[in-house]
Amino acid sequence: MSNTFIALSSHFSKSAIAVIRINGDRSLKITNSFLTKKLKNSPNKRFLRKFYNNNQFIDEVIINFYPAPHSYTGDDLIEIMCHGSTYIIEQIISSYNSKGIRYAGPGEFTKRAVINSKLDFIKAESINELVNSENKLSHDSAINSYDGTVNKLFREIRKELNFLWANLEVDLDYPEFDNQNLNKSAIKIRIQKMQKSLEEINSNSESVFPFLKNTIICIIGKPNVGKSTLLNALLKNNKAIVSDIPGTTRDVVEGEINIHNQKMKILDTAGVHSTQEIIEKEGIKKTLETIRKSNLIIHVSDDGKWENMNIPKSKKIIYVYNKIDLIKNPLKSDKYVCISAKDNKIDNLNNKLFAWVNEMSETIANNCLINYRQWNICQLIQKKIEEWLEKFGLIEDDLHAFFLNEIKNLFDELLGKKIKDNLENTLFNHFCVGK
Ligand SMILES: Nc1nc2c(ncn2[C@@H]2O[C@H](COP(=O)(O)OP(=O)(O)OP(=O)(O)O)[C@@H](O)[C@H]2O)c(=O)[nH]1
Ligand SMILES: [Mg+2]
Repeated sequence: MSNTFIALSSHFSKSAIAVIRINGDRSLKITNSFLTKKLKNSPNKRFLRKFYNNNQFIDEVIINFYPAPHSYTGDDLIEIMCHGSTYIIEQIISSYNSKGIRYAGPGEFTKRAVINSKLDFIKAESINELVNSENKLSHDSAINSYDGTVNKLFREIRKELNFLWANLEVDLDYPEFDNQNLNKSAIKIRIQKMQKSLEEINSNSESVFPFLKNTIICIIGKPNVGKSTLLNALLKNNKAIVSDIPGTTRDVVEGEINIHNQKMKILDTAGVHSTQEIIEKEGIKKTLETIRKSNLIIHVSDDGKWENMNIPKSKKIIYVYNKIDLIKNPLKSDKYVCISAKDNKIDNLNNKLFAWVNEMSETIANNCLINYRQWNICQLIQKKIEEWLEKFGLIEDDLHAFFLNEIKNLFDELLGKKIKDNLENTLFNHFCVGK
């Protein structure tokens, strides 16, 4: 398939400016065929040109030309900035199509960059996550990966594996040679260190992953404690019905809040208590389901007692003592935050939520994987190392070599060194066309 292709890199809708990219050997020659004043083959130049299709003046455009290999893709690359009319976009793209230039596949520009060694595989993945980031945490995680924090750790471990491999080879090839520098117990210590780094990165990722896409908070508690009043105060909008009759909320009420640039879905639920009424029971069932799918639970009480609701241990809970305005000298405690939802006095809770998002950001900064592909492979590596360490003192050199080789292969897969066809396609199929 020809390496010359075109795509719209911005959105196809009316906008001030649109960006069209053409990549490949024929990009300069064909672009020049639409211009009265030709582009020069000089790097990093920007040109203002009139673009013609079949002698019809279509638009005055700005063109960037990046000759190979000094471009994002490593091939010749042209970027046309035209006015963002859908008609102009269509005219420009179809003029290239009429000269036999095909439309790009998803992520094909980035794929070329990986093939031309302009980008490594992990960086390509972080670019995809960067384009897809919709909130602070997903952006933090993508930018850290783009910046190379995780990649650096991976490369250090890969280097360490090579070093251990070289040492083992000495043992295998010259068993009579007394390898003083790195005997088996020294090797074991180094593997344990490696294992610790991987454990940290895996558990960081496990705690942060659910927050990268949809973060869900739910408000639970007994009837009438002020859950709906709190939802309204957080949303700054009277979305949920509030009344002094217990059992007012029967279905889940949903809103969206933004904490520290992190968009989150917030759900108000039916109060949970033992009840005979069938409709309420249905509401309670929904509350329990909502707890299961939430990342954070705000457990509200108006008497300083929080009933046991069998919330899974893995869930983060903030205990909230509401209606504090009714209490003369409320007892302060680290275990809960005091608020008065009715009077919009909820700063204590907002501070807690802010701190929680910050905590997640810090975890991300301390090395975190960005997608399930990386996570799955890292878990396999961790398991392999565990297995190796368990058998370490009982096995011969050739089995040590076997384990080390398996781990090295998994690492190469992680770093994209041995990209299988389907894996490559799976990754790039998740990209936008034009990226
Ligand atoms: N004094 C005081 N009253 C409050 C406060 N928050 C809520 N209330 C009142 O408590 C009553 C119940 O409030 P809701 O928000 O409907 O309580 P809920 O927990 O959603 O109740 P259900 O949906 O029935 O489970 C209403 O009369 C509110 O005005 C508060 O901070 N102080
Ligand atoms: Mg309610």
